[in-house]
Amino acid sequence: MTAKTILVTGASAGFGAATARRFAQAGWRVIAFARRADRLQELTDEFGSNIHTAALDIRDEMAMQTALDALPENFRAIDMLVNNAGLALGTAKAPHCDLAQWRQMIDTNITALATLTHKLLPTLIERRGAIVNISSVAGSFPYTGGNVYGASKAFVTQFSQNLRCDLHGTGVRVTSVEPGMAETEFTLVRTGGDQVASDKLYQGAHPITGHDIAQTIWWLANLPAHLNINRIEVMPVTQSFAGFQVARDA
Ligand code: NDP
Ligand code: 8X3
Repeated sequence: MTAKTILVTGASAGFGAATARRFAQAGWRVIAFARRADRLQELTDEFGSNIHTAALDIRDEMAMQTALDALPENFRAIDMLVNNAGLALGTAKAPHCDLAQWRQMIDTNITALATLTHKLLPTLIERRGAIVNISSVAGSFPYTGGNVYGASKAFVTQFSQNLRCDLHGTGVRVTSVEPGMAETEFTLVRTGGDQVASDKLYQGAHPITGHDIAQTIWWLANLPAHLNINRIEVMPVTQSFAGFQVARDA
């Protein structure tokens, strides 16, 4: 059987790195995008010719196009796109947020994801391929300090479902994966590098791991071709829902 090809964005850490490894171990050809070239080099060192990496900022459309144009012939037939690269920046309430951070989240989590999807749709339709968009429970459940991050993930969830409509009859599968609390570099990035805050958040919580999400994506990739999982929400057992708040006499 000919090896399939997957493109994973944000493959230098967390869910993306675990997904790149899971698929490469299984013999898929993996295209790995991220900014940190040294991390991508580790994947190349591990998997050699099964991996093609491109160090780029996915907010840079020209860099993205150049990377796609430069794909070696045997990595061009992309069967699966995992739109994973993304981030939260800051935990402050909206009036105290940094507008530049809001813009970076929108540019990465929304604009870059839509741009790459647009560029790869012809190939994915031709291949009857699959799109997995990494959303979040933050796209469905509002929380204080979630502001633009949660809203960007609501976009990802709804975009995924609208793609299902527009790709009707093409055989292309689309899934929105919506994880809850997962221990990756996510909180380190969100807090500007506060390892203590990150450790404190996850301590004793038995959070989701990168491997858990990689396994979920692997499961999605290997479903019978007639099945589409529209949305999949995954949480640690230790995480559940909290209530509303009331500002009395406000
Ligand atoms: P990590 O911080 O561990 O990984 C994020 C990845 O995104 C890195 O590989 C990073 O690579 C890449 N990335 C970020 N910005 C850019 C950019 N401009 N260009 C290219 N790559 C970029 O976090 P996670 O693995 O947790 O996050 C992956 C996805 O999962 C995100 O979309 C996140 O919102 C989502 N998510 C995370 C949850 C969690 O609790 N951890 C829960 C639900 C969803 P580099 O820095 O090298 O560019
Ligand atoms: C990450 C999950 O709850 O920290 O998307 O926003 S949460």
